[in-house]
Amino acid sequence: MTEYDGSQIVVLEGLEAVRKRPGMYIGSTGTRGLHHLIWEILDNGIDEHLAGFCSKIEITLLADGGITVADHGRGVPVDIHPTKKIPTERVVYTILHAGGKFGNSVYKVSGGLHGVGASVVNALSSRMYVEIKRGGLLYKDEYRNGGVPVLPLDEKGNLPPVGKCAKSDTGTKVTFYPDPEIFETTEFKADTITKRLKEIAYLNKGLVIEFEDKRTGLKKTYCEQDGIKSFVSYLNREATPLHQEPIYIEGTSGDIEVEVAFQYISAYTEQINAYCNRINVVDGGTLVTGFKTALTRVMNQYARELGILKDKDENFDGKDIRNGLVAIISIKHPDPQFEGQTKTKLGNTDAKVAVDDIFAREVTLYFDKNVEILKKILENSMKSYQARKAGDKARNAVLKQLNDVDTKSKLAACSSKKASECEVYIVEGDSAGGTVKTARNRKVQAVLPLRGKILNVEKATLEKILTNNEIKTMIASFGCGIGDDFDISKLRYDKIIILTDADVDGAHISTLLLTFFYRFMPELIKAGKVYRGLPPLYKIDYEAASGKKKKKESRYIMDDFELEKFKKENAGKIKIINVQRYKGLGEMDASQLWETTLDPETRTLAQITISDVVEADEITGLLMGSAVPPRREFIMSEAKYANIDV
Ligand code: 0R9
Repeated sequence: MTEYDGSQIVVLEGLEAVRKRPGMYIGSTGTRGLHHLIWEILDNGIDEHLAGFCSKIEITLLADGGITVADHGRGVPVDIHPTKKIPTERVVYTILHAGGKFGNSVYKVSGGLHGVGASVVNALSSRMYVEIKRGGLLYKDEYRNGGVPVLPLDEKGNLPPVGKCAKSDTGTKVTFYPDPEIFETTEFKADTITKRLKEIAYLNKGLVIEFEDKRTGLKKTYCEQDGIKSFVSYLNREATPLHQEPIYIEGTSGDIEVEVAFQYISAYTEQINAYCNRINVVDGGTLVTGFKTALTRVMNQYARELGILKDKDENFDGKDIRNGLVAIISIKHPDPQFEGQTKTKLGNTDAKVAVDDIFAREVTLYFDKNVEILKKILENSMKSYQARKAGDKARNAVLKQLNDVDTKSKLAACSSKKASECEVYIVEGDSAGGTVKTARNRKVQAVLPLRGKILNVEKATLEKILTNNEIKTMIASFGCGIGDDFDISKLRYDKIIILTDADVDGAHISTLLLTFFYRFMPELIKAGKVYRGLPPLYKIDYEAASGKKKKKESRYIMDDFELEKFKKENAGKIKIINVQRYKGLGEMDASQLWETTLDPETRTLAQITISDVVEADEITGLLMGSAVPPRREFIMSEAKYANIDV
């Protein structure tokens, strides 16, 4: 019987609220929001792992568009909930803010993205199936149309078992189908999922994660016995480390657990990725401050003790000490406060104290025993210290000169001075630049042709970067400065559009540009100002396959995938007369270029966002590192910026 009492109606009203404003619960109804559904369900399984009851989780993308997440934990309880008077399983999957936050002490570090839980996933699914193995019995439950339970309970209101299993065989399996009425797309991306699974494996030592994509046959297993220490090794796999093994620190302070893994590499950059309860706090916060403060203090003390810094010398700056550092900080906190608009910054003061105390104490114990490694790191800090002193002078000189850079000869400016309506196209090469200059809307579209390759900022010194012509021109054209002097309010354009050919060189140039923005003007990317122009790869001419009046028609096609799809969908209906593949922008005339690439009404732009700083830095490192073969392979196969979510 599916008769609802008063409480059930309240429940469904709650889920209805989620369906009315999904964005409030999962951020968006686009691809990102769609994948949030998986993270929510997955988090429940990981919570069970953290509680010590589950060592394996399976994720299966089904051929019919659904997804199954199965854990081998204790199984969700099915007994009648003491206050809600319905099976606890139904509480978990139909009542908002349920999930792990049941006042159960083992769930003190539950890390659901926004803590909204499995009921939100149910609310946004057209179908959801739950299978529970518990106490030697198998239970099944089923929901439709955004969380409406469809199976009858027995006369006492219990969820009746449907079969038996071994007592030792326990777990929870959830299968759901995102509702196409809610989501712009319901197609899961294996790439997005496997990237996250890899990260989860690093952050949850020993957990086995099995992934299968039944749509393609892809199968993968993730398990990292060394946790974040392996994460650091992985991030540095293409780099030259200053010491062989990443250094691993752990400890607890009250309810807060702290883990840090770090390694120095030969580079001018620093990379610190921080996680609180497995959530990537992209904007850092107290846990990062605690780590930086402790590292700077401890290293300056050692530098004085070892005589590397003399009495007359000033202390190393934190930046000197973090030069070449790659670190992962992962803490578990019982009551995390996520701040900022995107909730990606940790605010708890006690996290700063805990990380500072534990890191300073444990790293001192480590360095006391490993003085050679300590010395190498301090010598590296000294190099940065000296370069900084020299660089300050050069930098000031260059910044002074910047206003005098002759951008006129390169930049074809637009006539409007209103930044909100202006855009600048950064175009590869003078010849394509010339066509874009002719084709554009001169009032609001500026063109900046770049000659040759731009400098690889990952490898060059600051002085070299700031005296590079192409880079100087860019900084001067944008008008908003760089590094510490960056001021986005002075940006002269609303959109910066990178336009390169769809070949290896083009992909390389784009990547170099993105690296430059990422390192020196990351706010540009964060503010959503950087785009990639996506010109079509093909133009096809075709006519109807039959009929008397055969009219010739043309159409632009973005890529091979779309071409195949078009051919398949129109097989038998049309006859293709000609397929033109554009090797470069230079092959289009001005009107074609306007129509396909410049006209805001018809062009395709991909906004570059730093969706995953780990990936961005990782791929940047991979691309900019010294090992050529993997770099080339990556550029060829993944030039669509897998690192930077488009
Ligand atoms: C595949 C996705 N997994 C889950 O959704 C899942 C939830 C869950 C769970 C418990 C165990 N495994 C789970 N998997 C659990 C069991 C017990 C206590 N707490 C949690 C127990 O046996 O005593 N639950 C998450 C919330 C709840 N269970 C509940 F307690 F609120 F019901």
